[in-house]
Amino acid sequence: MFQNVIVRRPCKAMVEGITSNPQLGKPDYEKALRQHDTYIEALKQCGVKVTVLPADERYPDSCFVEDPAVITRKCAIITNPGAASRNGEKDEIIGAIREFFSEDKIEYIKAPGTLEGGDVMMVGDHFYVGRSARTNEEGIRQFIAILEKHGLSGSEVTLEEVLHLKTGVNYLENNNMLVSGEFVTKPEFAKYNRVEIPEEEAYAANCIWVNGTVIVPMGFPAVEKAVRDLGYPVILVDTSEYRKLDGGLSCLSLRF
Ligand code: CIR
Repeated sequence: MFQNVIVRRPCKAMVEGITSNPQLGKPDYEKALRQHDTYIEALKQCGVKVTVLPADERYPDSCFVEDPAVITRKCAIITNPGAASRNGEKDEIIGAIREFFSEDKIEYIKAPGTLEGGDVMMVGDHFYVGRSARTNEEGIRQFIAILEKHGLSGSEVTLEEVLHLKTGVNYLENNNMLVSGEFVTKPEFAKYNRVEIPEEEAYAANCIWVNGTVIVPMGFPAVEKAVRDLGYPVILVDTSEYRKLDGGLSCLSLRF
């Protein structure tokens, strides 16, 4: 169960955020703020306490608070984001982490290692880590060493097609996993009950389980049905403005 969630309000500069989908247009800031409000409400409905950090205009992508830190049951890990324009976000998340973890429980990924939290998928005490354009081999090596020091484990997953691991695969607890694209055939996921997401709804592979409820992006009926068929209550949240920046539901929060 999760007790806490950390989010960061989007900043006006989000319109200059990184995107691989410029054809979707620039985000509408006011709309993004309203969607963020709805996201926070959905999380609260799932019974977590939400810490809302203020917008930070220096970092256009800073609302995607999942990337500069990874929080586990045993420790918090400040990452070293591989995207140059996002790297400084790691210094801005530490204050919030210190509200929940003592210094001996806070670890750091150090250069030349890079890692972004979007590449980390938690399955119980095991963490799958995507080797991506943002997360390198040395970052993964350090991350797994930190996990092992705290009695947890990790393993590397290669990826070629998507930005982050969780862009295409998400664990919904109870052995259930949403898989899309290149993750459908990964042998390391064969032991899970994999629900294959159709190509045209691939964006919605990024759903989040929060205390028994699954939050699903609005506008993806096949994924919504698949999640309901697994037996989960569903809350729909519109994330259209974040999608324009390659961001999804998981990217917008740290859940612990
Ligand atoms: C980026 O490219 O870094 C942002 N525009 C999107 C980050 C999405 N975060 C995530 O998947 N965890």
